[in-house]
Amino acid sequence: MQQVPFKPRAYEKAAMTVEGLEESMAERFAAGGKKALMEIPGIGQGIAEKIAEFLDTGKVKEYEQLKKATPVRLDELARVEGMGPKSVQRLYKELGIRNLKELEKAAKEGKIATLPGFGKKSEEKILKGIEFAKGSGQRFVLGSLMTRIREIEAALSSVPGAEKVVVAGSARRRKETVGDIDILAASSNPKAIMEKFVSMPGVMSVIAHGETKSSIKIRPGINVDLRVVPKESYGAALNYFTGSKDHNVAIRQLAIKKGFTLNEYGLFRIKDGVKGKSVAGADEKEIYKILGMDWPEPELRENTGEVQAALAHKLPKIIGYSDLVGDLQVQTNWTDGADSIEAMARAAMARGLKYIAITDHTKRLAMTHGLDEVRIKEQWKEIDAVNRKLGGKIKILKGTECDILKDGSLDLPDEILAKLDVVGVSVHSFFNLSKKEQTERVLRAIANPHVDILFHPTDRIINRRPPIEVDMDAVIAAAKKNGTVLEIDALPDRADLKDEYIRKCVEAGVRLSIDSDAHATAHYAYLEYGISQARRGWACRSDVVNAWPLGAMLKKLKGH
Ligand code: DGT
Ligand code: CA
Ligand code: CA
Ligand code: ZN
Repeated sequence: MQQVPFKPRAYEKAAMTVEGLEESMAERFAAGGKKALMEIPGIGQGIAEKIAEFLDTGKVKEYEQLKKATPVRLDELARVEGMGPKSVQRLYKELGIRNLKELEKAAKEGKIATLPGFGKKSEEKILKGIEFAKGSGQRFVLGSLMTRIREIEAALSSVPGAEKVVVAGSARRRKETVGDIDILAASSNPKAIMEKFVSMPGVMSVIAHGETKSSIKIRPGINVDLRVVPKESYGAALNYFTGSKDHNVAIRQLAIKKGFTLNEYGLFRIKDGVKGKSVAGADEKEIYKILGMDWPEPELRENTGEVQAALAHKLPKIIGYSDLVGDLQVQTNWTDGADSIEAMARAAMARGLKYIAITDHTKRLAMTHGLDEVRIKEQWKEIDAVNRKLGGKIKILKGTECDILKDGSLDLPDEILAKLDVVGVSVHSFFNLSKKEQTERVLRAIANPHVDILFHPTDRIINRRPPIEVDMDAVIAAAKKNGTVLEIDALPDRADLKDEYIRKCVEAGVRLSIDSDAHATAHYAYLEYGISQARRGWACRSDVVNAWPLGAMLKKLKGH
């Protein structure tokens, strides 16, 4: 908020790293103190002290002081696209704007347009951003909650008498966003598990505390429901609370047709209109089996054809969580990444990856210090040197995340693109073009014969920026024609492509890549969310090029 030139970047980088960690900071701090925090790349003394202070006291004094000096709802205002810390501060100073409501009022009254440096256009943009921020934000990005969900599962599992504890609902279906978190437990001692649930660290408030059902609120303001059931009905309850609602309705109707009734307690036979005994309930798989269906992975349960496919024994064998062998979008400290080429390569190796493509930004993205023709050639020398040093244990490919310019031309000359192993292209500007212009722009870019992959094709950022207006059917058709790979960017708040487009790609035979878009070594953990997204789009291993061995993957990229 105050004008400190280097600090926001440092905090942003540290925040990116911490978000990507699979372990909890609290545990790390408890085990090894401040020193253990500083072992995390990107976290120096200063930030480690702030994290320690927060874990100890629940507050950061400096932040509280800054908040007093500029008493604005940064969390609200930052959700409006284009509202950076600088604009927030200026609008507070000049117009006293502290929150979303005041921002909307000022914009509608035309006050923002009169400020030097803002103008009519930015005012319109702000109003558009407010509309979007108001309509979203009710749902939470799954990837920002998963560590917490796993901590809750672990904490409840450790209670004596707990037989099974698992997340259900949209989180089990791995939706990109969740409205609330549904936890299901089987236990002979529900009381103990409920006690633990409402008294866990990090509970903001207890909404309900019952014998078999409780609800709490945790940071950042999301509800968690817990239901405890006896072992005998665990499978039926898991099935019911996993949903989706539409899937449940479909299989209940199916059960009735087959002479059963299905509810959260079990699957019961109906005879002469009378409910008989339970024929399944403890095991979810058993329920599907008796209904004559194959067991659908939770990611498929949206009633978009999986019920019919399961009955016909034709469910797709969707890609597995350990099927990726490479990552085709990785940033380094040559541009806006936090870590070196070597560090990124070693971290990828540690995750079992066999290849990565270094895809730093290009020069149009000046704020990231994007690469031009000269610097990218220097980068190749370093990639060659690190490849030699690592002795073939992992292959580092030369790539780019080349900017698509307004007219669809590219930010690097063809002669450079021709020498790269992996040419990814993306839109990072002019998000507001008309559908016609935007589509033509993207189609022109991917028609360039050097282009291999279209990165984060719709450019949305969940709860922050709507997708660009682009005709995805036309993009998919062009990708098919040109042999272009479409990316599933795994950054949890991008999750771009989304499931419905992935499914269209799979049906059209357009290949996909699942990339972390890592900007720090810890970010390879995001691949998990890209895989979830692919699974929700019915993609199989054969649809995803970085699930293939290096040779086959390169042949696909370069073979057209
Ligand atoms: P969310 O929380 O909006 O991300 O989505 P879900 O799917 O987690 O929905 P939620 O939390 O309202 O309910 C959890 C599950 O409970 C849901 O996936 C299916 C089941 N369920 C909830 N309401 C109904 C209902 O009215 N009918 C049926 N058949 N199932 C329901
Ligand atoms: Ca839910
Ligand atoms: Ca719920
Ligand atoms: Zn990018």
